[in-house]
Amino acid sequence: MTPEMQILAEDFLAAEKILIFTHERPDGDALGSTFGFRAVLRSLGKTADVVIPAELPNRYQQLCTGAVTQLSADQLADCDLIAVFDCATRERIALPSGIDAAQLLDEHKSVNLDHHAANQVSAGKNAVVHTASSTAYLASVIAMNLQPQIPAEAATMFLTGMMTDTGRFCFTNTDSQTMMQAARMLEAGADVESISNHVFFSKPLRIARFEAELMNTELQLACGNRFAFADVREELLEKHQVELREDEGLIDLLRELEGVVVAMLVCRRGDAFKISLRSKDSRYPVGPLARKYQGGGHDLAAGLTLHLESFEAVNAFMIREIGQLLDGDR
Ligand SMILES: [Mn+2]
Repeated sequence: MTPEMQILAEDFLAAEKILIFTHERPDGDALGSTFGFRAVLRSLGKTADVVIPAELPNRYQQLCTGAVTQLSADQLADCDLIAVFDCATRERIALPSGIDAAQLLDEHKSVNLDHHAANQVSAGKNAVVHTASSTAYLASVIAMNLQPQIPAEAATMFLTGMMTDTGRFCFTNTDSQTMMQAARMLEAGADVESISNHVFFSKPLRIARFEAELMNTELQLACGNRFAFADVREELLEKHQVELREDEGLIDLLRELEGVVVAMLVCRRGDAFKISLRSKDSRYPVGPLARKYQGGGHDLAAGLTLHLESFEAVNAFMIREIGQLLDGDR
């Protein structure tokens, strides 16, 4: 526990009615940390809810139930602590309509728990531990400080967050602390079978077919086959009835290729292009590159938005950038 986490723990202990928020398009860590913490707070007799306005991805719908989707000004005024988990900026917080981030964080007692290095949420109190594998790890540490016997349901959710953010303990953020905390989750009754079947072994056939066609028709290699990328075109998404929010893990199809160091997916977002980047080698971090163009993320997993006219223009731009990155220290 860092001193900042200790302060958050005290705020949670002192509060009775708590609302927990996370980022838009929530992933396993966002959901694992928030729903796990909700279970712990409830087991302490507190009133706690997770606020997520949009429908959850299918694979999380059975693990994460009862999210609050709408919030009246009265309900917001009635709560005595706002928590934001796993969210790097105020703009990314998934907010119900009619509520803005300033209202949420500045007019209430608020806390921010995260592991994104460039976290700018600046709530009332902040605990940002950029060396942590996942927010679920941090949340589970605070949780076990509040309640040494966390409920099995919470352990399952925290383990879900740790497993998803570490790529099932494959990524370089997998550290001994996370592994030991994961073991504690198992001792607390975390249900790995349920996590695996819901989160990892649950790919809909239409997505498998979409991925197969993406790999067949859109996969491109550059920079001596060390850069793999694919354009996720609207027509292909439509053909297979795939929504972009279901793309969690899609980039791993490129990352897992032999010899590939950097992987990229490009999607259209309005009149701009959203770019996801992954690196397999800490000597070639993509985080600084993303930040150079007002994007963000971690060293080996980052994203940015480019205002260019076409997929082709984006690809050409990124081949130059990734080429420089990969040749940088040669
Ligand atoms: Mn995370």
